[in-house]
Amino acid sequence: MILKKLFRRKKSQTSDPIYKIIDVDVTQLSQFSDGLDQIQAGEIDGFIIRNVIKQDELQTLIKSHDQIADDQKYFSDTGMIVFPPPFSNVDKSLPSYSEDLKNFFITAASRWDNFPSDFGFDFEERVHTILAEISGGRKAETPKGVNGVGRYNPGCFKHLIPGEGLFKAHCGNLFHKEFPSFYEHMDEISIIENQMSYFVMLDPSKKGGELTLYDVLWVNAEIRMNGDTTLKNKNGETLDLNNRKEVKRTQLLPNAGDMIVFSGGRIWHKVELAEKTRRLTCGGFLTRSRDDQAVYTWS
Ligand SMILES: O=C(O)CCC(=O)C(=O)O
Ligand SMILES: [Fe+2]
Repeated sequence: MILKKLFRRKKSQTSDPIYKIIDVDVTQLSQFSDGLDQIQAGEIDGFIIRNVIKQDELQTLIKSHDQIADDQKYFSDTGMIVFPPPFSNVDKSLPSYSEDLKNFFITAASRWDNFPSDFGFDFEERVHTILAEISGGRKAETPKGVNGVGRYNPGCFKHLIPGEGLFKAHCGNLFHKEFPSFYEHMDEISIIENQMSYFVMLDPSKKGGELTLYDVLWVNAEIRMNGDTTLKNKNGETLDLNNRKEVKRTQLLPNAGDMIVFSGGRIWHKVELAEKTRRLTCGGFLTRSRDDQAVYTWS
């Protein structure tokens, strides 16, 4: 009797999850109409929204993605293939920078205008419909580029090569200093501090590829040391992300068709090595417009 009691007690003492991620089917989303505000207020940390893209739609989208020529894509040194190439690719040091930047936005606009017919599925529209449901009545849209020319990519495909592909530990706020020219513009039109992230899982790896959220916020550690496993705070104290005793973590593993929206600006996170088969997602960042009328998707 006593033994049984002890055992039961122990079982119920599991520690609280470090982050509050709402797991909800897409059909139930209307219960969370202020979801993005709740994330921004720190009341919750994110959503895993199930079944936002149906299986037949997914197959169409994946097939179209897989037909894109390699020279249209960007190959990173961490086993990641990105389409369209990210804004960080526009080389600031070239004399043609402002022209290149303009072309980046013009190309993005026509790419996404043609996306529904080229890819056989309107990814942007689906994502905006879903996000609008949790945006507290705001519309979800992709912002115009610098000087109102063209627009941003609402997201990009990220293909992690099995055995090689991962995302090093990062958080969105870290990028503000790394890509100041883009963030200057995003800062003018939206609130970039604590920007959010979203992505849809298209093809999960059979092993690995989890989204790991570390129990470390940007305000607690603003410096990433060499590699991606050690963070440092303003007092010079270091944190070893590989040390599970020192740093707790939550891991999310969405199924094909599920969408994740989370506080990626604030929370240090990584994507684990895709071990067995590739991992393919499509997504980007989320910020609220300065006039507070819209939520912007961009990458
Ligand atoms: O898995 C992905 O596509 C992106 C993961 C990530 O780092 C993010 O959403 O901020
Ligand atoms: Fe991220």
